[in-house]
Amino acid sequence: MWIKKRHPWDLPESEVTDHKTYLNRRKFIEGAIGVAALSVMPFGKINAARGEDFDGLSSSEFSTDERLTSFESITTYNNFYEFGTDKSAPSALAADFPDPAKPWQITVDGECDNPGVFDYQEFIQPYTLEERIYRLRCVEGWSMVIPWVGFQLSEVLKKAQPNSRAKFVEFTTLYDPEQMPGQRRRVLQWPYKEGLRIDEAMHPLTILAVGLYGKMMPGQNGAPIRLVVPWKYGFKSIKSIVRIRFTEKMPLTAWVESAPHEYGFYSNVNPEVNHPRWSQRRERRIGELLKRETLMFNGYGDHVAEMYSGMDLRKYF
Ligand SMILES: Nc1nc2c(c(=O)[nH]1)N[C@H]1C(S)=C(S)[C@@H](COP(=O)(O)O)O[C@H]1N2
Ligand SMILES: [Mo]
Repeated sequence: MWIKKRHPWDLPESEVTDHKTYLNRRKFIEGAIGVAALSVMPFGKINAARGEDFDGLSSSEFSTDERLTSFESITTYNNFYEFGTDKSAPSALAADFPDPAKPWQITVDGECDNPGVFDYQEFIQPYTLEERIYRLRCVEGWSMVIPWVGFQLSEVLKKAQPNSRAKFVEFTTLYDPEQMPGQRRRVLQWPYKEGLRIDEAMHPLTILAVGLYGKMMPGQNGAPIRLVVPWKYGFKSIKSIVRIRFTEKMPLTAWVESAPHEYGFYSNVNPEVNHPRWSQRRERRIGELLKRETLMFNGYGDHVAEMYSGMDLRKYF
């Protein structure tokens, strides 16, 4: 039997939070609790327990002012294969992820002079969080606009003092089949791995995100901390990170390992280079009916194109 799936773009208008409503709500909240709360808490820093909001976030100059995708869609239409391959599986299964009884540790190591192992709170404590509203373009041909909360990855990398052999950065997701039921099946080679060239990793657009819509990162979006690289296809933005490693050689990423003819290491959004099984010319912005043109580097070319000058982007796809 054929069952019609309920897509996020089928949502009634009442469930869709648009940009203006969100900003007005933010202004109201800031106005109401602003002065008292902020005088105790340093701007943008938090010690929020799950469910608490981030206060006093400043917005970044890198933010787009495009209409935000609704919170509902961002948190129910997900790719997170550790929780299953259906779009609805992560929100159904990751609501309580990660288990608060299990400490979350992040290792920074490899080709650097100042490696370390940090608890989550200790890891993010030095950085000032800000809001970054970015487009996210999935390689499958859909896109969203997401208001992330995070900080530049470059700040973490600088502190670790990479040495002269550090040419790439590798990222690893947690491996814990008890918490992540999708890892009990060999859909991908677990744990999920991703990588960036060191200049891409140091680029000011590249962030580590710990929340969205002013809230702690939901499990399905990669709690407690995930990468966001807005000019690359969504799969580069690896979720639930436990390790950041400097390497001399190009890391073997989960998608390159599973389908090297379909997914390359760079995976910059590029409407000129089609996926072997579908076109990348257009995309469906979740919440909109008509497809739109996909932009080179997902519209971030002014900031990032320079890094690829002289490279054949068909070869290095
Ligand atoms: N560990 C891990 N990270 C992942 C994925 C995944 O399956 N596992 N999916 C990727 C893909 S394909 C996309 S499009 C984005 C989706 O992020 P979102 O669910 O927060 O929109 O996460 C990426 N990061
Ligand atoms: Mo994706």
